Amino acid sequence: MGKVWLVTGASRGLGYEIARAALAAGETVVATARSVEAARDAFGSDQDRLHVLPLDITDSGAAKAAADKTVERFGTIDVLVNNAGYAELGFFETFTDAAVRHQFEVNLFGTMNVARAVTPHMRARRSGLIVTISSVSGLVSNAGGAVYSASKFAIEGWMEGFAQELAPLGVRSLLVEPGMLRTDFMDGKSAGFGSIDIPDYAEAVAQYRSFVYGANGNQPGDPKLLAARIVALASQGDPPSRLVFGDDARRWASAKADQLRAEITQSVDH
Ligand code: NJP
Repeated sequence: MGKVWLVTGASRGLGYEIARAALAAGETVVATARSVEAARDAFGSDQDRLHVLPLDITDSGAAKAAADKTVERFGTIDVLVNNAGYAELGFFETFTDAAVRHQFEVNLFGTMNVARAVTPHMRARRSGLIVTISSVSGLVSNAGGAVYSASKFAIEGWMEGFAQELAPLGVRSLLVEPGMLRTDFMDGKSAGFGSIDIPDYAEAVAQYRSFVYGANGNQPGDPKLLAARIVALASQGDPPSRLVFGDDARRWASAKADQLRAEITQSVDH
């Protein structure tokens, strides 16, 4: 039967590609999505190693139900892919408080809901892998990315510590930090844009939006390639704790690491 995977946000984008890659590798996949119909349309006719379940990750009860049903049906969850998420793209002050909170409700608290539902099963077996789709924006922030980055930095801080709590219990963690991937991520269907007009930022916001619209569909990262990497790493006995994916992500992360190192050196007290 191979390993049993539970994937969030599997209706499209990276989550869909990871589910497909795992199926192609002979694994069993529970693909979860806000819309079961959308997920069924995406995967086509039922396959015996594929099961589709409804899951909006902001619903902790639904997260527990999805984890419990997976274990009921397949006996275990070997790999959790905490993938679902979206981006509020724009300058911080152009977002309402509600928009900022919703970004955290999905990207941080939703992701925590799913982990909380799955880890008891993994701890009980002293085995399992949690793959968390963070972002290079969880390591580096910039103008226009403040709100999204805040949610992904939070994921990084949470998962870096939680992974150390889980490791002695046999549960491993892989944090994935992709650069820009060719998915629906930057289009109007997925991304949110600030709704408050502030003249001081108008020109910079216009430039940022034209960058986002220009990048949409032309992102350098191939989600199929990343999905294949994740499936390959999950089959290793001892996967790394981080995967920085794409030349763009490695460039930005390296520049941040260099800057941090230089600033730490300059911070020496005299
Ligand atoms: O984006 P997209 P990706 N409950 O928009 C689902 C990270 N990332 O595949 O809207 C459950 O094609 C949504 O479901 P639905 C990014 O932060 C991306 O690129 O109902 N699901 C869809 O399946 C995210 O964590 C890039 O169809 C919810 C999926 O999430 C992950 O990659 C770069 C949900 C989004 O599909 C996947 O994003 C990077 C909820 N409440 C990190 N809300 C990039 N693409 O450039 C949304 O560094 N979904």
